[in-house]
Amino acid sequence: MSETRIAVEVVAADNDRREAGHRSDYQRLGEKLARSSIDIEAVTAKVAEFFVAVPSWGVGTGGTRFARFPGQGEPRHIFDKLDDCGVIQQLTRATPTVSLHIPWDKADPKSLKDRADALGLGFDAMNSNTFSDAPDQAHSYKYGSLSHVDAATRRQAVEHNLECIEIGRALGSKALTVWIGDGSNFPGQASFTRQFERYLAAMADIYKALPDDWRLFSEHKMYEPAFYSTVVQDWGTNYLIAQTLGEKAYCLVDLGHHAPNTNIEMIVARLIQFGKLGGFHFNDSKYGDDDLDAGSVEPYRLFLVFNELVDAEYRGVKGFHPAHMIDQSHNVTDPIESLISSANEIRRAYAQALLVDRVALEGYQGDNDALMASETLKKAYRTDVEPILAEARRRSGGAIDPVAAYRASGYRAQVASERPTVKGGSGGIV
Ligand SMILES: [Mn+2]
Repeated sequence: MSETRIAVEVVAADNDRREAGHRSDYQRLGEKLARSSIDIEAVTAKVAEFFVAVPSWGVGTGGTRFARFPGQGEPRHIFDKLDDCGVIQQLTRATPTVSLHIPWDKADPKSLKDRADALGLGFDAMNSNTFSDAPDQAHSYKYGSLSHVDAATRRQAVEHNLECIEIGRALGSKALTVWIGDGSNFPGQASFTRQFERYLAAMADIYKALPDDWRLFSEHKMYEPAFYSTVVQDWGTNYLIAQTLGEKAYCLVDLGHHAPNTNIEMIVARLIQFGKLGGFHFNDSKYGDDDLDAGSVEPYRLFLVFNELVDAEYRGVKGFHPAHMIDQSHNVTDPIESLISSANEIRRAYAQALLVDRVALEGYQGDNDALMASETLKKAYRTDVEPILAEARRRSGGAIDPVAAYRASGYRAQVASERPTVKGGSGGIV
């Protein structure tokens, strides 16, 4: 039995109040789905086994280029962050792992592992940081890291990634995510070709140090912090990287790292088809890398991404096991509530995608019946699957209504008294 930061009685009391209504909703939905020959129990079982990693940096209040407004009881260090991640997992049962960011979360690996074990948490992909300067580093990343013109700076960036792998090994992680801020702000500032050659050579050094059972994820981003060009600007370049490095290298898709209106679900399909989809950073966006909560602005797009994932699962695509991670910045909400809500929205998109009648869809595609093909997706998307999500949580020991249970627990006020507000601190857009 894991240690829980919220008393189990609080969750049980909130569940008790909702149980009768929930059971009735679940039964009614089960009857409705049965009319379409869908077994609700099979869907609930799959949803209960779907997990997404919480980013350690997500439990602190983020910020923008303009300002950061800290919240109450913010985590002061990685151990506070793990406590907050434990709360999200306790209530949602959808987030059993944490994705660490080095050097922000640097601590003795054994202490980290012990604390995570006590809270029933594991560790997901490690994230390196060569987009900002650590206090004591010899060479600055102002003009780039893995693609820097200076060999010593590139070496330092490679060494940092090797250190992330070492820490990850001690924690039981199985992947390294590399996102760099390298690029240029002026036409002519950098040679696109030579810069990318230097990047590939540095990544090859990191790849060589990767344990056999690890995966290396490269993450593309079209702009910011470099505004004229970035070295890994889109999925095409990302695919070239994964192809060049080898079979343990995969592309990571951060939903916010594309131009507005980009057909992200199609990118996902292409990467699946050619065996290079490594995983996701889930979030939502209106204009750019807004880092808004998953499903908060364009829930249909999230569903369409999951439609591709479930389709791949349905077709039995070999070696298909993408990593699911959240990457958000919370500026106006309690980060714990945002992460609870996002984990639910991600599971919601998955559950809706499981309801798609794939035989009928293929039939309509073959008949060029565009309207009915679209309606087949819409029918699944329009289904209110909340009773399935709630039942998956309840059966796993979580909360029927996790945000309500969280608010009833008074956790935020409790940690606010334990954790004095720190000025500054890390955060912001990643
Ligand atoms: Mn990301």
